Amino acid sequence: MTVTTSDTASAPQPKYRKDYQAPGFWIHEVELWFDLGADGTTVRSSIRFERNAAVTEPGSPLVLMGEELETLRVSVDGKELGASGWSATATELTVRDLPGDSFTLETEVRIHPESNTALSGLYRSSGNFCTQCEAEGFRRITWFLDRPDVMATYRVTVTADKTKYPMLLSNGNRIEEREEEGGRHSVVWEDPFKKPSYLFALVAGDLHCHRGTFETMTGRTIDLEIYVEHKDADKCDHALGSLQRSMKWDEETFGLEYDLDLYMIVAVSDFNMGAMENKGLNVFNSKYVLARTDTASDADFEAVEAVIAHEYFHNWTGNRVTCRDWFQLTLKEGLTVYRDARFTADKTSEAVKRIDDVQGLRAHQFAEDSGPMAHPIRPEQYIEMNNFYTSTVYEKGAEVIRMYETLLGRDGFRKGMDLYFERHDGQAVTCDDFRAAMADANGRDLDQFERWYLQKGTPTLKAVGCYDEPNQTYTLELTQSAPENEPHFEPTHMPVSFGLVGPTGADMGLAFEGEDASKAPTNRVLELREMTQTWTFHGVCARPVPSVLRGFSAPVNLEMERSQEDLAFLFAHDSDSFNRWDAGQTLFKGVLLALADRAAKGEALTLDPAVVEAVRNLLNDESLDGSLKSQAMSLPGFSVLSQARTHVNPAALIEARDFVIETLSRELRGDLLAQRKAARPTGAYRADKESIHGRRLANAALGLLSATGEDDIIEMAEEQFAAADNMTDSQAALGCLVQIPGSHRTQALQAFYERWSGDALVMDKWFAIQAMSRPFDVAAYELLRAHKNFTMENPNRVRSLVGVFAMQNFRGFHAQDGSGYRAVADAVLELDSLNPQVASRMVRALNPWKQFAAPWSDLMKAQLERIREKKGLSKDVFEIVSSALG
Ligand code: 0A1
Ligand code: ZN
Repeated sequence: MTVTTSDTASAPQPKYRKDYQAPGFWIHEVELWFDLGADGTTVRSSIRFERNAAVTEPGSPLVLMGEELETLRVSVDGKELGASGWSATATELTVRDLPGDSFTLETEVRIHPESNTALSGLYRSSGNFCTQCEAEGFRRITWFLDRPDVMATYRVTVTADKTKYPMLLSNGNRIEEREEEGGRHSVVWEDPFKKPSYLFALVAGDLHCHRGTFETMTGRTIDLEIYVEHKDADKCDHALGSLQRSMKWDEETFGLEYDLDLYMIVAVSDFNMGAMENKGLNVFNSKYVLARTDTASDADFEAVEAVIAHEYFHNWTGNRVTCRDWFQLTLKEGLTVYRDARFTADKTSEAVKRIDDVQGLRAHQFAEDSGPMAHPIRPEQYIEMNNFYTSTVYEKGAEVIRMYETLLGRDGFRKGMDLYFERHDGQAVTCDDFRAAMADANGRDLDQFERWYLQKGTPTLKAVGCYDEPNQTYTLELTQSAPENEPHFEPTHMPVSFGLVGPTGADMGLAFEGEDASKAPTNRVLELREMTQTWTFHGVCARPVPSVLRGFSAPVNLEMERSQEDLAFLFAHDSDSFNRWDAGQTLFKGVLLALADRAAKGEALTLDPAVVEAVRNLLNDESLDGSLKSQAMSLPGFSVLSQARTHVNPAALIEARDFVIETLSRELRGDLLAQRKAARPTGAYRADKESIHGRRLANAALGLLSATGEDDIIEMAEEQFAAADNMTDSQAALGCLVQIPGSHRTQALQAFYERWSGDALVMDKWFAIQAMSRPFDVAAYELLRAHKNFTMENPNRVRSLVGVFAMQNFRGFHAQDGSGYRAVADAVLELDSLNPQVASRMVRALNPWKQFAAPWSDLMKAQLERIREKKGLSKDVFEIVSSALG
């Protein structure tokens, strides 16, 4: 990514990874006092500093970070400083005349959480106070060395009105509670673990507390407390169970035990991201806590469990061992996503989880990696750190961690983790430290592996196979090549999981020269380190079909010439569930792209009957569970298809996709009806694996059936909608009914609204289901934008309408007159003044403008330019639009 910052004199400047310097001072202890009020909050701090002689000269001033702070008082070692002793700008406090190399600084500042719409620092949500400090929000609370390598212990006193805020929470242990004058009270918290400021948290409010316990592997009892608004008291069971399962899993899988005696989770309705792992006091977007079967779908239940697990796992991978600087973010995020993915795979289905993850990776991360915001998992520069909480840092970062596991094996990976904690517990470290622990624990050379952290873009892996019948050998040649946007590419160390599928559909032995094929393993991890390498397998007694990159063992684009027959064969037989699914995806992708090319030229479209038969076979394969069947019949999405082309004509892509969906719907009608009937669980709702797979298949079948809009299918969806006792079925049925205009559409939307208008998370679904539906154009968008339940101040609501319209409704967003782009740009401009982080997420929908043909590309670009013109544009949005236009 390149950012042009020369346009205006005051353009924000990037920070570079290469410029890292240790802090000029260390902080050992922090004491904070919060006086929370309706019109402003006073924050007093007392901080013990020690000069880091390796970095700063004796006598040089102390410079602290701050934003939007009104400074009331500064004193050092108990003496208040006069005007000459300190000075403050909008972002820095400089304290001169320090008494020596270690001293205590006290400051008092006034802040305004009540008008903080950016939701960073201390802010209010539903009348309660809460904080969000990652990445650089702590400086919006008090003057500080707000960087992750400054780790300290904290003692925090919170004072507030007792009736309005009976619960006063912060990190660590509650050590004192007292009444104050005027109906106020105070609670004192102490966190014995050193932590960086980004893990600080405070919550004050009138909340319901859902309690539980967990007994650790050493027999300690941990109190678990989940805080939610009173109206949500009956939606906490699943979150608590998820936390208990996560705690157990981390002990069993990694030997990691929780450290404090109390673990708190608070659900808030206004939150920029999913959740936050603050030490002992996680703050969550309520979307990832609240779940009741009538309000949350199976997918929501799974997401709650995954996010609870993710934040819990951070206690070791992120909190006990944290990042030295923000360039190292993937150190904690890639690793923690990898850990939560393994947890979900263990609790649900490994194959289904892997397919879901790779589908997401290709749609989002691959798109990011080939667009203007492309960056290595360890970025080299940033203007606004919040912009780098990306799918590259998180999801590709997790793929990189997964490659260590593939290269070292599960046991080797565990050894590496053990050594990492042995070496670095309590420290702020780098990705290189993690890699060194993995290498040293296993006696392996992982130097070349660093390139995964240095290079951006998605490499291509080309595979060419050759069967030599007379010699009964099979030779595989693998070549890696540079992504287009990485001019300095050097070959990576890439694990390629491989198998050969014989004519019966069974795997064949992979014997190297001199080995016995009948005893050889049927799957091998080939380590590609050069640009090109070849492997020859012996004793291959019949022409095999190769299965390359099983389990998606590396985050690359696989290129391999394969006939439709071979793909259909793998789709029917590959023992590797991922590659079995992926063969289908490759087959569909080829068909869809060819049809899109025809559609762009106005030619008639036809679908090869072999494709229909391949899907029919899968649907009727009783060895597959319902989730795998539903994944097998889902076509590659708009993002994946458009990445495969330059000068994309969105209308032609959509037409091709619609055509295939409608054809499959018609041709497979009987099979889909039968599958739906057989798969739908009967009786009252149950949440066991079988029922979840069943609902997923039944609803996917209904979705595909409804593509033709036939009356009997609409009736079927109406029946399901009316009878549903759970959100999975209700939401799926509504999703079908909204695709076709008519009274069934308006009535179902109205009924859903009437039932759920008091439940914010369900209303988010109501907005999202409409925003992604076929008939939803810009006019419909504007109507919902003006709806009384819409607000730009709630990030979930913005994502449900603006985000879904921009990123999932390709028809409406890519309207040929540019009205979709304009509507989204309008929203970005409005949001920029309220909440720059959310604005900067929305604006990314315009990033891939160069990929599209005219007029779409020009129209998208024009909106980016319009946004760039805005006076006082936030750093967040500036960084995205300037890289997109640069
Ligand atoms: N560390 C959190 C994600 C997170 C990041 C930034 C936030 O505010 C800007 C909030 C949350 C996680 O990985 O779950
Ligand atoms: Zn995380």
